[in-house]
Amino acid sequence: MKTVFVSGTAGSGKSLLTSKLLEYYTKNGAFAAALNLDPGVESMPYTCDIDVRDYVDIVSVMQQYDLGPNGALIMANDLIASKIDEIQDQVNRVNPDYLIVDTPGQIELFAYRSSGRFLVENISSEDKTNIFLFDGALITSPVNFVSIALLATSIRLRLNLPTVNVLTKTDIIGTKLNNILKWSTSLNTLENAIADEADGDTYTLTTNILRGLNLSGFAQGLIPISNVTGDGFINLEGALSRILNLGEEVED
Ligand SMILES: Nc1nc2c(ncn2[C@@H]2O[C@H](COP(=O)(O)OP(=O)(O)OP(=O)(O)O)[C@@H](O)[C@H]2O)c(=O)[nH]1
Ligand SMILES: [Mg+2]
Repeated sequence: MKTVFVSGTAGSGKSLLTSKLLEYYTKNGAFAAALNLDPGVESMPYTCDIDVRDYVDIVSVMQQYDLGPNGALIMANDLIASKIDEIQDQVNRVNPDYLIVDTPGQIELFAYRSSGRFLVENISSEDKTNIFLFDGALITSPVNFVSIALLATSIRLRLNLPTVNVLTKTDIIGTKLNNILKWSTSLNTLENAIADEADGDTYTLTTNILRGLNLSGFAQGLIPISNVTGDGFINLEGALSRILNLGEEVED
């Protein structure tokens, strides 16, 4: 079994991508299953094979411990981590070729608290990888792009998994797409765009961060996709295969 975690900022398209990856792998003759790790989600665009909401009920957690929504989510994540054996048993019973893991909207709760990393480390799988989603609709400027790239790098550091960076919502961002792709492949172009937009402290901070990210190997380009039109999925699947199957494509 190979495991693909889908992470990204709130609303970036994690759940929709999970459903599209399930479809994609199934269509190509592989057995894919979904694990929902978000205890707070109300509805999702796919049928979930393993669902943490079967183990933890967020409303009961709020009532029982007298917590607000964020406190309850933290508590729920800790409770989920304590159920790792049951979750693993369920995964083993389903035994898919690909386990697609939809992660919670509140990425900081998932990635920066120990329970999230514990789950990532302890789900037993032949290979694991993480997809980080850059929300195309959020990237409105080069400075903004660098700040999301910084977040992506920070999440990679926390989860300690090989990461595929993906740009979502390419169907609704029009000509901005070309700019973002240029920024993601050419450090020079991005630095010039930052210089046009920012000065003083913002310019210095952004370019310093950028050089750090570039040195740590961030600038491998983004894979642009649309979860709505399916554009870019072949490239995404290729990138996942290179990490998970060392070059083999999905079996027919
Ligand atoms: N046009 C367009 N809309 C998208 C795309 N991906 C997601 N959406 C829409 O964006 C909204 C959020 O998508 P979700 O898949 O729920 O995002 P998420 O990251 O799971 O959200 P949270 O779990 O709440 O953080 C939904 O209305 C989706 O239909 C895309 O590629 N193109
Ligand atoms: Mg979601």
